Amino acid sequence: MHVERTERLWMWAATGMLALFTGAIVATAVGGSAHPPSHTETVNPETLSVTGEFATPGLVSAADGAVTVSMRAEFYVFRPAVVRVPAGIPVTFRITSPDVLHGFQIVGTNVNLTVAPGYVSQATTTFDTPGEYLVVCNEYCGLAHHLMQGTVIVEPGR
Ligand SMILES: [Cu+2]
Repeated sequence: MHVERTERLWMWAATGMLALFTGAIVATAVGGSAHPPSHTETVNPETLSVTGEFATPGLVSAADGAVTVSMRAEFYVFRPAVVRVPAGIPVTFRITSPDVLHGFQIVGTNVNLTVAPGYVSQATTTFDTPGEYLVVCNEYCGLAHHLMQGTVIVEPGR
């Protein structure tokens, strides 16, 4: 089959662009340590504000020094709204919602979770740089969605 030179050139150009874009996606995912969620845990959204881990959200330090933060994302706040964590230690965020779909993104880190009612979303990160990190909801959840934000304060290591 005869393919014209110009057409062949464009086919190679299109193939090259596909390879380039695929490479960019892979490089960004690997470079940013992005990975699909691999944690599936369910919780009853009707009772989580009353009983269990999420009824008293906040920071829990284990004996081995590991830090876990339980949180709720609900119409239009994160509970707790301000979280203080130590720098240089792995911090696990566990978050769920009693109402609708929310987001939980710690700006400037690779923590970016979808928070769905009935499920516990979890991510672990280590903050190397002390300071204040903005937390935003990045899933449209209602009229005051744009006001839904929190703060993670990273304190210098112990
Ligand atoms: Cu929202």
